[in-house]
Amino acid sequence: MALVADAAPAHRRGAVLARRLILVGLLVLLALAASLALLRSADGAALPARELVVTAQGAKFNATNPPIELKVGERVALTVVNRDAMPHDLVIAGLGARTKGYLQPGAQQTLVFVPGKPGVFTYGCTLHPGLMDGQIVVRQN
Ligand SMILES: [Cu+2]
Repeated sequence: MALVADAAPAHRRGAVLARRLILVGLLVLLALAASLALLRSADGAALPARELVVTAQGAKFNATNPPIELKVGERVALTVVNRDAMPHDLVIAGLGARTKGYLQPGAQQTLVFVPGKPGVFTYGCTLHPGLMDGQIVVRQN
């Protein structure tokens, strides 16, 4: 009674094993397809290598407008979240990255860009000049 599996005829065990192998194969293929889909964004570009979030609240980004360190050539997905009751945007001067228009309260937007050169750049909100300014430090690898 304890060895029910062994009691099955050999050809039947083989069929069960084959079905299991096919199932495992299908699962592997599905996982591969899913990962390939994830590696491509809507525009066919590679998946962002680095995901960052800055949250606007109290007319500051991440409470203190902290410096953000990036590397030349790395793909960055920077999500800007607006938790304020007023609109904000985010512009990175010199790196060609900016939100499309203003983010209304509760809205968020992800900027995808690749820093092309080392240096110190300024990010900020065009609606609140001086209040929400911080630095982006881009280092060569
Ligand atoms: Cu602002």
